[in-house]
Amino acid sequence: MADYQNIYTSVQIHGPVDPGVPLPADSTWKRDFPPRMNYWLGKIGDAQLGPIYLGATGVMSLIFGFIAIEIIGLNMLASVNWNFIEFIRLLPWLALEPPAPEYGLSFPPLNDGGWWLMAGFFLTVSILLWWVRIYRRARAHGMGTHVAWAFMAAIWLYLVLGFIRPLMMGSWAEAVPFGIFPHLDWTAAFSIRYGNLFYNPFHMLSIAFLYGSTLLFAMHAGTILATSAFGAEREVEQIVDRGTGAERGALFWRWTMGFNATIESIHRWAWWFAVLTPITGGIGILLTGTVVDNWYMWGMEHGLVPPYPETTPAVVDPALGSGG
Ligand code: 07D
Ligand code: 07D
Repeated sequence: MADYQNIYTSVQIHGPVDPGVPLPADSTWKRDFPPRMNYWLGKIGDAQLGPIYLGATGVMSLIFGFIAIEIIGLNMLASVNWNFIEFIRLLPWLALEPPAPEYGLSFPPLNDGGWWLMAGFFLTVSILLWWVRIYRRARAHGMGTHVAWAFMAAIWLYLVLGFIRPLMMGSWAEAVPFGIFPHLDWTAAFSIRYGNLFYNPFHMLSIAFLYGSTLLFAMHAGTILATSAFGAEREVEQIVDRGTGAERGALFWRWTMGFNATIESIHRWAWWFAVLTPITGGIGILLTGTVVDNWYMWGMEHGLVPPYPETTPAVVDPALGSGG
């Protein structure tokens, strides 16, 4: 029991390899890569590696994704004169930038943003194909499609940032560059250009759901681990039986804060909080520059920003003061 309640020790899953339920006889694709056991994987999850169902959309997605990464990587390599050492050294700072504003939504010359447009196209097709794969694998297993729709929420924000909003603004220049730090610079610049994103109520909502997701995740994971000595992670038996770890977990919260989620509803809480983070975020980004040009001014008009000049003296540039 002491082992179970340790924060680090996980239960190592042992047993003969499980090939999975049989595929339908007319299935074109078989599951590839014979399964094997790996002790270290067992430390962080299921010890069995493979088999994997590649499938047409999976293979196509990987090919399109590879092309996108190839275009991005080769452009970055070209930007350091094809010097591989410099490529590795400077990788976090390298970028593939979208076209300049004067090109609008037209197809620019390759080196002026054309490669960016192509990489974006291939990456988007890759992501959408992966979505189809997730949806179809869930259906093939008689599952609900909750994972696919959660992924779609993330894809919504991604499409708003790089496709839908640039279309509405009439320029690819509005979109995000590819690159590790360059996309952070874009994020900061976007906030400043549109008058401080903190005053965008949908950014606020997105942050509340993001923070809420981490809180719920910690509460749920903590509860299950704390009751795993009573088998709480075996959810099905735990739901129907009395006096179980799951029931203790529920009662713990009822006694602590008066209300408790159920073993089922906690997952609905988690799903909605996670999914609403990029959904509300995407709405906030779509409104920016299209409906609202400056969130700080918007905040002033709507009572979010206090009327500073009335409560504090006007700010004077120190360089212009008497001692300056
Ligand atoms: C832990 C699941 C695994 C995923 C990982 C990310 C790539 C990119 C590409 C070198 C939680 C894999 C990374 C495939 C490699 C090239 C060209 C998910 C987990 C490990 N961001 N962002 C990161 C993306 C946007 C922002 C890190 C992607 C918006 C800030 C990583 C997108 C804005 C910070 C990354 C995207 C924004 C980051 C870690 C797409 C507003 C950080 C991500 C497709 C939302 C953090 C140096 C992570 C960092 C970070 C990827 C979009 C803001 C490189 C793929 C435009 C403020 N982002 N991001 O762990 O350390 O996610 O940056 O939309 O501080 Mg970002
Ligand atoms: C990016 C969804 C797309 C990802 C997809 C996955 C691959 C493959 C490969 C694993 C993350 C693609 C997958 C390519 C991976 C492998 C092998 C989801 C993505 C489809 N902000 N901010 C948010 C905070 C500020 C700004 C959201 C906090 C400043 C901009 C989030 C703070 C300025 C945007 C959030 C803060 C600024 C955001 C993102 C604090 C900068 C957005 C939610 C404490 C100076 C985005 C409405 C998310 C948004 C966004 C948090 C500050 C700018 C809640 C906590 C004021 C421009 N910010 N932010 O899930 O939706 O992203 O805004 O200061 O666009 Mg912010």
